[in-house]
Amino acid sequence: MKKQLLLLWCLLCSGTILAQNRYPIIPQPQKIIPQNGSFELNKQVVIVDKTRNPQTLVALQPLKDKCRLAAGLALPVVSKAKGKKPIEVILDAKVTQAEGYKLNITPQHIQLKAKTPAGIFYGVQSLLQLLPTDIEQKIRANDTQWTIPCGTIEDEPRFGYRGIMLDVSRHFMPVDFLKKYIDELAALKINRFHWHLTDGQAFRFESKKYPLLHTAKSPQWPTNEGFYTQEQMRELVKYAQDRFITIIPEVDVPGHSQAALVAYPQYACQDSTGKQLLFQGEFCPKPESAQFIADILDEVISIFPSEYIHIGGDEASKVAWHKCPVCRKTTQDLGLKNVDELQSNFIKTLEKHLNSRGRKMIGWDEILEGGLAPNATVMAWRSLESGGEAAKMKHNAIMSPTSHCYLDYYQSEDPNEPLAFAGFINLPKIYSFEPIPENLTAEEAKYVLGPQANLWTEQVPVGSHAEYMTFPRGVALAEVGWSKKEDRNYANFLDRLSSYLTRMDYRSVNYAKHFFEIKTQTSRDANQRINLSLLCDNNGAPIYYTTDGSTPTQQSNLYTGPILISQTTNIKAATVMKGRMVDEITRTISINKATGVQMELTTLPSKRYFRGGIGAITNGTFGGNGRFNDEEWLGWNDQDFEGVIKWNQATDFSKITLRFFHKPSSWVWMPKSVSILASNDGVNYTTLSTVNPSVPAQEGVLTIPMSLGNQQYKFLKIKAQAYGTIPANMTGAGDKAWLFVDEVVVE
Ligand code: TNX
Repeated sequence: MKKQLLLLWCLLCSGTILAQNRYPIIPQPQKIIPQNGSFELNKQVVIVDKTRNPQTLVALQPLKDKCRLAAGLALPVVSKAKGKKPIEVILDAKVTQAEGYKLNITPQHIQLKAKTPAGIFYGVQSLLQLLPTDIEQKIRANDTQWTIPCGTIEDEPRFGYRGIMLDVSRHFMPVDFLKKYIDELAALKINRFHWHLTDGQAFRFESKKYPLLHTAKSPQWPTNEGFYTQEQMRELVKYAQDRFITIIPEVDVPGHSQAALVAYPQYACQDSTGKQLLFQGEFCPKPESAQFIADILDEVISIFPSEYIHIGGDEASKVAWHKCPVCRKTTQDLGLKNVDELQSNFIKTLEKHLNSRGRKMIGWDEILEGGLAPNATVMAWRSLESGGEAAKMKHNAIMSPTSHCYLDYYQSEDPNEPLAFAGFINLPKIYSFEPIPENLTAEEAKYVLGPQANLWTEQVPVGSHAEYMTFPRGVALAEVGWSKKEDRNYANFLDRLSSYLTRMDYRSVNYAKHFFEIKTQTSRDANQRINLSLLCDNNGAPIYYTTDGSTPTQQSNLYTGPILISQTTNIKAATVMKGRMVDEITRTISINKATGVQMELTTLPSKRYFRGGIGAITNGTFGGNGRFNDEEWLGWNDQDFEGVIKWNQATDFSKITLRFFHKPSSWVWMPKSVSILASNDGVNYTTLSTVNPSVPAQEGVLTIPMSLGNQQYKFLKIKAQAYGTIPANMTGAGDKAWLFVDEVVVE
């Protein structure tokens, strides 16, 4: 009996089985002990500040502001309760972690204890999430009862570093937007804002010493105007500090520096004739360049109090360095072996400079190449393993791998999704992220400071779109950084998230509504009729759909089973999450003689590009022109495509249209040749047509229509020969090309 009680208690504490979650806090606190009853916030309530610390008032500010606006309550800060209902705030050294806090809520009083003002701020964030969602309204919510459920919460973060990065070089984001963004991060207990201030496109940091920097533009990559004055940056630093967020500034060198080098070309490489060598905009790693950058870093340091300064270090092309006589001489003079060591030497010089100013350096994981600078922290992006490697070398690591943490990747399969950079990371994927690599010992794991999600903005022109890409995935990342690994539970997260969404609605956050993903499937039934199925892993919540182009609501058709279709159909479907329509998708299913007929493939696609299954090739839905990594396109690396369609009986046809993806900049190439073969016994095939397409001038979908005259066969075989070796001067030259195939249309 005792054991059962203990189990029940544990489950309650972890918050996993509470039917109606009265504590919908994100990120999930370490420990909640629920109690009946509630504390009512009314005119009787005062804040009793026992901390004698001016930062306490800063930490309490969000509570005071929101209560004043939404509830019309002043919550005066006093030193004694004097018969009023107190929210008692205490700084207590016994709270184990700097950012930890304890909340004790009874009907008569609330006590909030923390070791530091940061802990008080996090306790305040939890309290706000325990209040009705109306607390986020910017206007008075007159009829709301402002109750907070009783209970005890003991909380502290799993990781000391919980970060989000925003790139403001590719697209400039105004200061007002950044403030709103920082508010959102703070509400999630994220404590680092990594500000990617410079890149190839533009240098957004106002330098007083080198004033051409922030006005220069890269002719190669046009972007919008804008830079931050030193005053604006100082203002934002303060704004973030008041929300217990440290801004980590990044000046990305020696690569990604085209804009800076347009302004100061003397720091780029030159060949022996004095002609500038700029490949992807790299600094020439000579001592003068290091000095120039050190000067800029000094200005950066004067504005940003952050212990860590990020120097980038990613993706420097070393092509120019091979050709540049100064680089050759520097390599020789310093007794270095190769260009990797040249880069490493350059980064080490910058680190020494930062260390001499009492700061620490962060660099992207390329700084591991050619020897890691002695005190550097590695920001792992290409893989989790690179961060693990740093940890094994007793260097700090921040984990933001492209596998889980890239907010510029697609978050839904829907073809109507706005253009994203690449990839696919949906909400459950980022939620499942585990920042500590399995192969680390407990001792090594201590070097993992925490997770970070990155929003690169090549395809993110404005703030509202940055919100769309960041939320709710950033909400999941916050829980990854804060909550215990064993407490992470996606269903429970979604349950709490629904309340959080309402809060974001009130704060006008343009978050994405992708939680479950509705999938379509096309098949033929025994009578050869085409069935369209809607699939969704949403615990049985209803799916509604329309076929007239209108947006589905809870009054639209309820999906109860496969829909029969006999002509091209535009379907829109959406599901419901706690009364809210979410996950809307749009698909066009076009009907032809292959639609819904399962194809047999000789060689299966690469696992990475096989998410849609074999059915994707004949499901009547065309893969989009913008992306080849959705569920429609199937991809093979250096392998030919061969597929067979088998009908129940000999079938008439006269034209076949094939669709391929051609994107040399991503190693994806059109086929070298395409053949159509047919047979009636499935053994002896006749070749009906072969074409050798010429390389198209444009990247994107390549459609190959093949007219065949009137034919009647039972088996149809389609062969497409992979392009093979990528030609010289193209991206990935010498490597093997990918082949991407989508719909086979038979008419
Ligand atoms: C790689 S991540 C980059 C960025 C791009 C990003 C796009 C990193 C250190 N470098 O410059 O914007 O990919 O996902």
